[in-house]
Amino acid sequence: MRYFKSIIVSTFLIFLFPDFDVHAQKPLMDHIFAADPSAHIWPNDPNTLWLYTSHDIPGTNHHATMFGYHVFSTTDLVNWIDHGRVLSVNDVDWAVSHAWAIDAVYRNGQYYLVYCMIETATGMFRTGLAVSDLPQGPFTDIGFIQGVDWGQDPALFVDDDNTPYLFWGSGGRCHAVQLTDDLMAAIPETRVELTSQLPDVFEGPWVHTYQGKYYLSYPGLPNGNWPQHYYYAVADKPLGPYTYKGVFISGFTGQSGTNHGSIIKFKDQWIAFYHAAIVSGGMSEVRNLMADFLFYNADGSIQEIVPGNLSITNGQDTRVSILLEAENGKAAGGKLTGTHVSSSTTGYSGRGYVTGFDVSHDNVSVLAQVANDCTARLIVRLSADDNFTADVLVGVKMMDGWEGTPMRKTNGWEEVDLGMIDLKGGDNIIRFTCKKNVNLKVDWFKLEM
Ligand code: FUB
Repeated sequence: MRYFKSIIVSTFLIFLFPDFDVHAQKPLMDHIFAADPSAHIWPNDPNTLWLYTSHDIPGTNHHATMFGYHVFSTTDLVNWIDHGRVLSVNDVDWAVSHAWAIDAVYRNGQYYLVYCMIETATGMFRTGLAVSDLPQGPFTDIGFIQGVDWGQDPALFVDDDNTPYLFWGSGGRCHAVQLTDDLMAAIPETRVELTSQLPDVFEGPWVHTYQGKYYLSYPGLPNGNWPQHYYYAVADKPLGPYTYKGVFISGFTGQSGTNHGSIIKFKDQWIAFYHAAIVSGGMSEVRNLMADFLFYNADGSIQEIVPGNLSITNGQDTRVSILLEAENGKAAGGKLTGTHVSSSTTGYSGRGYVTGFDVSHDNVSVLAQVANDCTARLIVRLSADDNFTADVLVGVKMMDGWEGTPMRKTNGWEEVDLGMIDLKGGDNIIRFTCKKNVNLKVDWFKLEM
């Protein structure tokens, strides 16, 4: 596993603080710096758990640099797919920066990303909506929710009667409001401020139901002091009033200043997702995903969680593949040069595949984002009517890749193993150039970590 950077930092911490136990807490994944996990199971697929997360940029240790969002999925909690970047500040006309916390919702047959970014015109956080016909995105921005100012850390809760409610909060305040059916506006007369009902609240509300009650969990500052602990309160109705119940995650070794996440039931087990700073070795704004089972007492109270014991995988390390659909283009950080998306040949995944490699410089590129320098196996799913030569570039310079890689004709769609590649911590462009017109179709790139 790729702990080299954190091992160096941890060695320092052990030297300085002999009680620091680097093995006590385990990250859910260590291949990427991601935070604010919002967990969902969509109605048409109870076997798949989805995580929608923000993304921390390696080396910056500053929330202001956050630029885009990732989606992850799993069916067994051990094997995970990182679907890559699904929306970035670049794709949102009204926003300038701060791709902070995030949620998602399924409504009327479409998947919505509910996110916050700083609006260029006003300098305030807005709650944006972006839409996709697939849960893994990528997503297309459709504007921000009207009537929600400083809409940081949105959580969109849809009640059993299909009524949508938005919760949000930052800087020690928490608000909630009912939304219009199309999600695009707050209904002003329903707006409530929940701050006084949520002791120590700081930001990041999340609502789930258990045994007919509404549970509002939130990161708070105990007596105003950092780092955050995880609190919850319970109500009979989504907009409250809420009764404070206590803390279910206290301070722990390896935590970041913040701990914002979500709670969900998957395959009959309750799970708390949150984040920490274990992989970055304690850089508080360079965070990794965490997950633990969550249990209730008979009276409905939540038992305190022992962070990072990886109970959800029986203590095993997770296995991650980064799956980058060739057709996803700009929203996923990729680019099509001289090529185009098609869906006329069946058997592809996602929305289609990239084809039209007619002249020798036509290419497709995808973006792979990783936490630290590492190696991964690169597999490309493609179809080619004849043998051809490819240039496969990883990084920014041709010398980082393989010029003139011989590729053979396939029998329809095939997964072609290109071997191990080196990735740099941060952004990696993988560009695939076909040097001859062989009716090439490229479905996806997979990086097995
Ligand atoms: O990830 C950036 C910010 O840090 C989030 O919006 C907050 O919830 C905190 O986790």
